[in-house]
Amino acid sequence: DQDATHTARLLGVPLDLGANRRGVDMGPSAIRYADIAAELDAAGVGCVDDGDLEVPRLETSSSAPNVDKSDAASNAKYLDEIGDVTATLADAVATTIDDGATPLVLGGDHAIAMGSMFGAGRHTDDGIGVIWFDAHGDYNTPATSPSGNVHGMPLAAAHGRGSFADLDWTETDAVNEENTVLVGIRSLDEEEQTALRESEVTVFTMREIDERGITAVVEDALEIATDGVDGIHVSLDLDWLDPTVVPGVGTPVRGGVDYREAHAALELVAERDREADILRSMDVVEVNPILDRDNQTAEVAAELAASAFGKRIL
Ligand code: NNH
Ligand code: MN
Ligand code: MN
Ligand code: MN
Repeated sequence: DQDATHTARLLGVPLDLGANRRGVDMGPSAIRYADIAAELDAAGVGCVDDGDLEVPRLETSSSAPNVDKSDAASNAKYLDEIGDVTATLADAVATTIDDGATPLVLGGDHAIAMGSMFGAGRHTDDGIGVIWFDAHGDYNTPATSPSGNVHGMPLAAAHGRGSFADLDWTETDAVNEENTVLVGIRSLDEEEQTALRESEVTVFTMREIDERGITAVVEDALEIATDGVDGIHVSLDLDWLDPTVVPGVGTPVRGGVDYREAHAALELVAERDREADILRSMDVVEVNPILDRDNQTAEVAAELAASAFGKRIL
C-alpha cells in the first residue's frame, strides 16, 4: 500500500536559452515519453499533466543573446526572455500549490528553477528551503559568470545576489539562504567558490558523500533545509549523477553519484515528506535527448522523480 499524499502536476518548460548546448528544450517530451505518469501512478501519486509553458524559441526570437562582456551586470545571455518565462512559471507554480497540488516542473535548462523557487516561496510565512542536487553550484551572477549562461546562476538569483536584486521579476525574500543546501557538487567556478564560502549556504561536495555516504549527507541536508521553513523545493539537475549513468546532459562532470545513491537520496526526501509533509515543489532539469542514448537519462529522471514523490518497493 502506497500512502503518498500528493497530487503531482506536471509542468513542462522547454527552455534552452539558459544553456549553451541545444537540445534541453526536448527534455519535457523525453521525460513524458519515459512514462513519468506511469511511474508516479506506481507511486500512488495522482498525476495531472498541465502541458508545456509557451517559451521563446531561439529560431524565432529576434533578439540577440544581449551579452555585454564589458558590462558585468549584463553578462547574461537572453536574460530578458528568461525573466519573462520565470515570471510566468512562478505564477503557475504558486497557483498549483494554492490548489493543493505539488508542482513537478520538467526542464528545460536549470534557469527555470528560478520560476519554480519564486512560485514555491510565495504565500509562505517563513519562506522555503532548497535542496540542490547538481554537479555545479549554479551560484554565478552576471558579474561572475565565465560563460554568461543563465543556467549557471539560478540559485544566486533566488538569493538576490549581484544585479539579480535589481530586476523586477526576481522574488528573493522567500528562498532562505540558511536553508539552502547543495549536494554532490564537484565543479565550481572561482568566484562562485568565493561567493558560496561567504554565504550561509551549506555545500556538501562529492567528498562528503565519499566520506560519510549518501544517506548521512542527505539526512543532514534535509535537517538544514527544513529547519523553520514552510516547506522545501527540491531541484534535480540530472548532471548530478555520473555521466556513465546519464549520458544525456550538456555539461557532464566525472565523479558523480551512481544510480543507487541517487535513488537513496530521493527516497529519503519522500520519507521525510511522509513524516512532516515538507515537499512543496520539485524540478527535474537538464535532460538533453540529443546527447542521450535510448532515452536513458529521461528514464532516470522519471524514476527519480517518482522516488521523491513516494514510490516504494514494499
Ligand atoms: N558553472 C558553469 C557556468 O556557470 C556551468 C554551469 N552549468 C550547469 N550547471 N549545468 O548546473 O557556466
Ligand atoms: Mn549541473
Ligand atoms: Mn544546474
Ligand atoms: Mn507531502
